[in-house]
This record gives sequence, C-alpha cells and structure tokens, in this order.
Amino acid sequence: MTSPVRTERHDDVLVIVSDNPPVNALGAAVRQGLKDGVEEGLADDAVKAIVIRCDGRTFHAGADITEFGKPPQGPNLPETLDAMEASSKPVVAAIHGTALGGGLEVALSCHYRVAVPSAKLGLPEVNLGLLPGAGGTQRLPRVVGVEKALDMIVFGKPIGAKEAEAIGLVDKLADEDALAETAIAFAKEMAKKDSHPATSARTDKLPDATEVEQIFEDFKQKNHRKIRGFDAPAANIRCIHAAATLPFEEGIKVEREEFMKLMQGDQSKAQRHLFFAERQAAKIDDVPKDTPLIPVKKVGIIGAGTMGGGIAMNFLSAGIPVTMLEMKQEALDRGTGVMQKNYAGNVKRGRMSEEQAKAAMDRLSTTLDYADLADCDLVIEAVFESMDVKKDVFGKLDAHVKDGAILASNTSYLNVDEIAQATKRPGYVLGMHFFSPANVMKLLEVVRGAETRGDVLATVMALSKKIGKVAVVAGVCHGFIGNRMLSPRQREANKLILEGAKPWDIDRVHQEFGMPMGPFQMADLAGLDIGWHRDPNRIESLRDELCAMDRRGQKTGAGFYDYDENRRGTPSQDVEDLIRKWADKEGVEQREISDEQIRERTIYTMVNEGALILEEGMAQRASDIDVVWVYGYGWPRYRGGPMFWADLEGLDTIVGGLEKHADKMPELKMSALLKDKAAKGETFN
Ligand code: TC6
Repeated sequence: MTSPVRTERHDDVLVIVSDNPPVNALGAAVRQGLKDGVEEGLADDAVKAIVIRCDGRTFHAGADITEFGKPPQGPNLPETLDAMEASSKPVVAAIHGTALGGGLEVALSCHYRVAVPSAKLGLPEVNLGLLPGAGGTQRLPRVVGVEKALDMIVFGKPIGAKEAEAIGLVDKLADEDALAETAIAFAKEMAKKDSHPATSARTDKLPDATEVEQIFEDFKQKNHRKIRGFDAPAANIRCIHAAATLPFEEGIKVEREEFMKLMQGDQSKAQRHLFFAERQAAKIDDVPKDTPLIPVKKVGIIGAGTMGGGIAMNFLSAGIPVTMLEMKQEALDRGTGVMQKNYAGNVKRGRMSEEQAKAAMDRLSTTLDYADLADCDLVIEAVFESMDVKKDVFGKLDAHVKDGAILASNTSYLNVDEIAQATKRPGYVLGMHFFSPANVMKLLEVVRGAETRGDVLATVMALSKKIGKVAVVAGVCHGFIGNRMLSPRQREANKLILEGAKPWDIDRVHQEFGMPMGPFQMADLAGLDIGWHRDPNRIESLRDELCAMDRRGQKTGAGFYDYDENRRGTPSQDVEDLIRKWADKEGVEQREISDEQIRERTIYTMVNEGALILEEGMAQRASDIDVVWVYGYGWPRYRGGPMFWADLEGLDTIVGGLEKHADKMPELKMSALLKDKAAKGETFN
C-alpha cells in the first residue's frame, strides 16, 4: 500500500506532505509517514529545515476517530510528536483549513507555525468527551498561556488564524495562495538560528505560582453551569492545572491517565457516537449521493410570527434572499420588528457584526400578495397549525409559485401527504419542521411524504447544512420523530402525578438525568393552554382546571409551579391539593413512587416509541432518533441520545422495566423490534 505521506525537497528544506482525504486525519499510516519524514530530514546533512503541510482541503483535522476503541496500530501520536519536537533542525507547520485536535497537536510540536488567514485552529476533543491526549493540554498553555488555553480546550471552539497570531499560536501569516512558499522561506530563515524553541521546554507564558489557583478558581466559578454533567471538561481542567504546576513530563503522565479514563468511559462513547450519527443523518438511504440538486436562490416564507421570522433569519444570515408574506401589514411590521431585535441581540452578543446583521435584513422583502412569491425556489409555510388553513395556503402557493419550486410545511404534527394533495405537485411537497426558536435551535426534521421526489429531499438536506442546521429525515406520522416520542412521556407523567408522584419529583428525575427541564417545567414554559378549549366553565381534566384558575404556565405567573418575577418556579401546595382532588375523583389510589419507577414509566416509554418509529420505517436509523433528541430537545450529549442510551442500559432491562408496569400502562403498544432485539441480546446502534 502506498503511503499517504510523501517528502519533497526544496533546496535545503524537506517538505513532508500528507494527502489523506477527506480531512487528513492522523491515522496509523499518516503517523508512520510523519515519523519517517522527520527521520529522513534528520539523517540528511543537506537538509537544514523541515516543513509539514497537507494537500487537499485542510491541514490534519485530528486523530482518526474511527481508530478509537480499536487495538492501537503503528507509532502512537505522542511518540511521533515527541520525535518531531526533539528535532535539532527547525520544524515548521504550514496550516490551511482546520488544524484541529491531533492536527493542532502536530503544529504545537513543531517549532514554528505559519498559517493562512482563513485557517482555523482548535482543540475540540472535549466535544468527543475526550482531551487532547498527545501533549495538547501541556503544550497549548505553554504557547498561549493558561487562561486562553482553558478557553480553547474546555469549550473546544476553534479560533481564526489572525487571533492565533495575536496570541502567539501562529508565528507568521501567509497569503492565502502562497502558504507552501512562505513556510519554506520562513523555515530557511529559521534554519539560520542556533536553537529552536521546544514547546515542552517553554515556561514563559505559564503563570506565576502565586496566581495559578486563583485563575482556576475563577474559571470554574464562571463556567460551572456550562459544563455540568460532563466528565471531559473537568478532566481537561485538571490537565491544564498540571501543565501550570508540574514539570512537562509529570504533566504528560496526568494527561495520559485522564485520557485513558475518558476514552474508556461511556460519555466519550456517547459523544463519538453522536459525531458520526450527525454526519450519517445527512445521508438518505435510497437517494444517490450524486443526485442533482435544485438551485435555491430565493426563499418565500408564509407567516411572520415567531416561527416564520425565525425561519427567515436562517436563510437571510446564510446570504439567501427571503420574501415573507402575511395577511395584514401590521403582522408584517410586528414580525420584521422582532427580527430586527433578534439581529441586534446577536450583534450585542458578538455573534455577528453590525454590517452582517444589516446585510441580512437587507435581503428581506415583505408582501401581502402571493403573486410576489412566483419566482421563489422554495416556499416554507409557517402558519396556524390547522389542516384547513394549511390546505388553503398550499392551494394558493400551487397556483402562484413557479413549476419546479419546492413547497414545504413547518407543521409539527399534521399529515404532510394530505397537505401535498392540496397541490398538483405532491412530488415537490415535504415538511420542514423547525424547532423554536427557529433561528437558534439546530434541529430540522425533514418530513418525506409518500410522493416527495428524491431530488427535492436531497436539495432540502443540503440546504439545511448551508443554513447551519442538523437535518434528519422523518416519515409521515403524528408528531414525526421528536414530538411523537414526547407524547408517551407526557401521558405517563400526567398519570404518575395522579398516582402519587409530585410534578417536581418527575422534573427532578429528568434534570438529574441531564435534560434541561422535565415534562411539567416544559408544559409551564410552553403554556398549559395550548389546545385548551378556552371555556372556563368546562372542566374535564386537571389541566382544564389549572387553565380555568388562570394557572396557564410561566406567562401567567403560575402553572404546575408558582413563579416569581424572574420566572423562577417553586412547588405549589395548591397544585398538590388539586392533584389529590383529581386522583380521588378519578378513583386513582395514590402511593409512594420511586425515581426508578419514574424513569421506567417516562424514559423507557420514549425508547419504546423510538423503536416503534424505527420498525414502522419512520426514521431511517436509530442514530437519527438520537440526533433528533440531542439537537431538538436537549437530551444530554454525554448520554448519546435515547436509542444509544437504551443500548447501554441493555434492551432487556428496558423491556423488563416496561413489562413491570404493564398493568398501569394499558395504552402502551410494546415494540416488537425492541422485544426481538432484547431477546437476541442485540443493540440499536
Ligand atoms: C483527536 O484529535 C484526539 C487526539 C488525541 C490523540 C491521542 N477522523 O464533518 P464533515 C470524516 S480527536 C475520522 O462532513 P466538513 C467525517 O466523518 C479529533 N473521520 O466535513 C466525514 O465522513 P463521511 C479532533 C473524520 O467539511 C468526512 O470526514 N478533531 C474526522 O463539514 C467529512 O467530514 C475533531 O474533532 C476524523 N477526525 O467539516 C475534528 N473528521 O463523508 C472533527 C472528519 O464518510 N472534524 N471525518 O461522512 C470536524 O470537525 C469536521 O469534519 C471538519 C470538516 C471541520 C474537519
């Protein structure tokens, strides 16, 4: 097999070039090639300096994640990098694209770094539940200081090359199209020096012993909420602390130990699963990868409410013009006003510049007339959730919008096939279910109707990536993937409170599990009056009574919880009494309910629903369901999504847990797929 790494001679500079598409990951053959290349440079007296660069779209974007969890092969990365750093001849990294993870660790082990301005540099291992285990936690603080290293490593967010230059991570910026030449010239220049800085030997950027503890204390204080529940951030912090307080060799030992612990833990397995799950979700099983896409140059949005405005912002920010339609001018004015405010907020938080925000709003036009949507390539409807209203809108769209344009509904429950039948182009109709707030939430459920064409689906999936969404294909069923799984959870949670569990106990179990909120906190946030008949004298359920009492959730200052002016909720004795009254009325005997029972009745039922979704073909694969829950509902990343989590729990445990409560859950339709897999000892992922 030919090596993905070659060497080239440019006068007295040896250039080691990796070519390992798509992202020059540091697999065994690349590591071997780098090690051999450095040895070649050292053995040849005519070579005075070494440059490391990559062909293709990027510098090394990290270790090869597909190798993780498998038996090690070839030289490991730490030893490869130690050899590089120990070189008596200067080694220069020439960086373009993304120098990430192991890739940046390569660059940190070089004596110098040259980059093009568009390059990005970062240590994102924390996102995989890991740490930069090839010396990154020890070398980065030595190059950029502890505070900057904490930011870069604990949050895993890459920085641009210009910022990298400003903080000393990059020594020289090259013109975009002259990286190799600049790096070679720079290497020649450096070869004239007597000695070259080995990063591991540097201490100039490390803080004074008297300051160290305060820096770490402040950092932890400021960020503890952001990293709660995750193992990797704390392990990364411990390693950086070691870098600041111990000799390099000792620090490396700490790093190695922490790395092995993380690598073997369930959290990293879950986060690595999600990395591939997210990329897998973009693939449509029966639509070829090279399907020609429909160009989308202009988008129409029907409805300027919270949803319509949020959806529009995604396209505007990505540089795609939008025309937004409403029935009344006031509604348009209100909607655009909210968008302006949201953009101003983004500018204030440093997410975009004022110019970018202005340019985005300049791409927006508004109208009251369907005829103005005629030349749109895609129109997304985000109006009131009623089949009759949607059919009316789609009939009008079909009449006005050009042939070959895609018509999408943002419905969260309704039958997309029925909506498609209101048009003469059902092949061009599909669902695009955004999550609220639509300009923020990453998830997009793309609902494939019975007649949706392959190229329409492929176009919308590709477009989703362009607007920064993670898209998952769902089939037509009530609530698609996410909301459909929410429904058995809510049903059981509602029953459990009558049976004796307190709403706050159920919420606590979900929060301790890692969800941002539990079912009753979510209900209070959304408003208990969603779907309410609005007749205060008609009281048929606990929820009706809460609404009639004006306890409609956070917005009225009370719901299942009482809320203070900062919308902080506290348990309500009135609600507890009311629940007891309803339990009596319905003849439900109240009893002590354990946290375990709460988990089994609510979270296990979600897994069962996920399995039903799979067996009915409403999701392409189990990992798609995981992506939906992580990106749409705040399922903790370190638990990998409901189906991955169920695999770890053991599917027989899930089935056993559900069967235990069969008498209390007559509505539960047990998934045959789940039972079958459990019996065979199989997993979903
Ligand atoms: C590390 O370095 C630890 C070090 C310690 C060692 C002791 N490995 O994302 P895309 C695949 S941990 C293997 O669609 P983009 C990806 O699966 C690593 N495969 O492209 C996909 O395959 P598919 C630290 C990888 O242009 C294809 O490449 N590094 C890896 O939107 C294209 O990927 C990171 O965490 C990999 N490292 O974004 C960086 N990376 O076509 C992870 C990608 O078969 N990578 N693939 O589906 C990224 O963030 C992005 O891929 C990107 C490119 C920004 C590099």
